[in-house]
Amino acid sequence: MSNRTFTMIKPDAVGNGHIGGILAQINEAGFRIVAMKMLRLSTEKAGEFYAVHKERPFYGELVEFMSSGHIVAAILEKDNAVEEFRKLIGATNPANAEEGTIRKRYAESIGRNAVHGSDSDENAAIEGNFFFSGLEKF
Ligand code: 3AN
Repeated sequence: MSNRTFTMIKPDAVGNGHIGGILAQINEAGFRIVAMKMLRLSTEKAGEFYAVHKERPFYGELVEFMSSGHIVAAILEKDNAVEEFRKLIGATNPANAEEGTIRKRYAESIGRNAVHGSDSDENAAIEGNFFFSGLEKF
């Protein structure tokens, strides 16, 4: 089991001024920030990141949204990080997310859902390495 996961605060939450609130909730839940940066993805890079979803009907919308504004990318550390972080963010669709979860508090819709969280240890490593070099992880 890995103790790291990867997250992005998405353009909706950044644009709505929720970077601070979301990072505070992540810290309060006991995650350590291993790496972090704010940037804007090109449509090409967003398409590459979400290539696993290429065949899904929402792929175009997802790529357009994720390149529509700034994001905050981060690697987080905690015991059982992937599963613990998925619990903290809540269901993909905020309408189904539990009270107190990040998506329940901050997400607008299933597409504009405030945060990304890796779904496996393997993807956490791939996604973290997509954004950060070894020199940027602490
Ligand atoms: P999660 O982010 O909870 O792992 P996935 O992997 O099913 O969810 O979907 C990846 C991303 O694609 C979601 N975070 C969301 O932004 C977007 N997405 C998923 N389902 C839809 C949908 N039905 N319509 C629009 N966007 C969607």
